[in-house]
Amino acid sequence: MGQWWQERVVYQIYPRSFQDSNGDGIGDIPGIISRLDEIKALGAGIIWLSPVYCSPDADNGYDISDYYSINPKFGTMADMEQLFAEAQTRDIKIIMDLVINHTSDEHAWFQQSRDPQSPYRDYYIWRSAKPDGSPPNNWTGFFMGSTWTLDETSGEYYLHLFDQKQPDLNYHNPKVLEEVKAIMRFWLDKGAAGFRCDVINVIYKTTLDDGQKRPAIRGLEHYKSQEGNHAILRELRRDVLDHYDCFTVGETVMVDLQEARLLCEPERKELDMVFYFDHLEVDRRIARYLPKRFKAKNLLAVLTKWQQGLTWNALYLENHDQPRIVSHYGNDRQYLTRSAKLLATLQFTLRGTPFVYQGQEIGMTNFDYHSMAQLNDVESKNVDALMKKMHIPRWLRWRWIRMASRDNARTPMQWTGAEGAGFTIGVPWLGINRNHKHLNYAEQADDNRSVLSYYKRMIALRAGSETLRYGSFEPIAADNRMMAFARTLGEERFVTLLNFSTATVNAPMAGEVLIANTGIQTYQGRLEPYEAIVLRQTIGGDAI
Ligand code: ISL
Ligand code: CA
Repeated sequence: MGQWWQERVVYQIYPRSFQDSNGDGIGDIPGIISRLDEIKALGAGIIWLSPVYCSPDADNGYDISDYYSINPKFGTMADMEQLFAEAQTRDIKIIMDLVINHTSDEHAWFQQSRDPQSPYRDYYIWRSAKPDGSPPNNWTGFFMGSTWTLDETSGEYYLHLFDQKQPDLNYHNPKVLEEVKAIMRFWLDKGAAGFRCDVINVIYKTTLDDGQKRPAIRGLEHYKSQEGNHAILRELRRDVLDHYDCFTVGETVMVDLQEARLLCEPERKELDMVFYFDHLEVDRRIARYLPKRFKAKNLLAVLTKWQQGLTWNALYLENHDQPRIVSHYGNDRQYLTRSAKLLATLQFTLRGTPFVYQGQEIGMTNFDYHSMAQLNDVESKNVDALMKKMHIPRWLRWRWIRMASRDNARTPMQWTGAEGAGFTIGVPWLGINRNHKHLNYAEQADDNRSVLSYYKRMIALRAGSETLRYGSFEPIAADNRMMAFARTLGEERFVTLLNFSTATVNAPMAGEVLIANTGIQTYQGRLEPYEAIVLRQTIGGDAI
């Protein structure tokens, strides 16, 4: 009925934390190959591979120094080719991470660009200081602080929306786009089935004028979702993507529904779907900097807006930048297993392509670290340093880091309860959560009450149901604690009931129980703490 990328489930791999094969403590490509059967068993049909290209790893691979070769930490190009082949044998497609807003400052283009006479000068965005010696404008970046760094060699500043080791490419130079097309063709020819496009709605800077006053990310209005950005996406689609059987999902930062529609409605011929952030920020103020109380009705309102506003959604609750969902919207203490299953029920009964992040399928939780010294994330470090400058006390800084650090999602995959968690026999590059002793893949694989088994059931259910994949979405009811929504196709309707609280709540509704995270067989109109139930109804039939 739909496209293959609408039918399949995506599994995201963050390579350095997935499976180490040689004992150096870093996950690698041979490690991924050795786990393809587990990915297949889950029911996923696409892998999104976070960056494996050569990189000095200032931002763990999102700072690329060579788009055409594999980081030796992860293996070789021959390993990568074997991964494509082994995945294909299992009918698993692979999409690559396309990071083209910026490169590493160690990329050859940037190294040459530092010479004002070089033909590569215009590959990046260079400007001289203001007359008073201050940076060219007042913009502040995603990782805090000015977006400009002075390069002593050339006496000018270069622009970087992210870390200073991630200089932004200049999309006013047509040569840059030609380079991008070549990179895309290279990977598509190798066997990639598409791309996840990193921060793809901020690549085109219309002007470099000062930005309006705002608490963070000043200057945004000059580069977010600009007309020039749309033109680039259409050109990449026409010149490259349309010539392959592939799809794109754009990571679109601070995007609203109107902008998202322009980026991914089918007739626009730009992206196929986008990752937005709204639904993960209903319990955060000022984007994600201050916590606020979670209310199920706020989450349902946001989901409804996007479910009904876009033709097709990218459905995700976790990735390598977000805290673990069971520690965020779930309850990782008393109701760990049950709330992890509730979140799976939510994700797989929405309309769109589901993306499962490694470890999500076993209910992995946020890290259990107790100090900054255990962290690796460049964003956490930069934010901590900035907060320190603002005289924010250490305990308050730590409270924020613990809640929001990206390292929450980056602790190594918990395959077994052994030391090293089955991830490595060496010293892991980032600390393993001590809860791996009881929370791990091996324990869950043969337990049909486990989170893992529930994910498998949900994925199979979705695969077998046109209504779950393509049915329309209607909100039914919600309050602070619970939500209910329906998916309808023809005569068939599924109703999802979710209780996001530790209380028992009443929610009268008829229908036959299709699946429940508590295992109940008949629904009595009452939801237990963190209970999730999917009811099946037949329109015009007895059930309603
Ligand atoms: O991670 C965030 C929230 O914690 C965002 O600010 C994030 O930086 C933004 O979503 C962009 O993310 C992507 O590009 C970054 C990279 O660090 C992230 O890992 C990547 O997903 C720069 O390439
Ligand atoms: Ca390794």
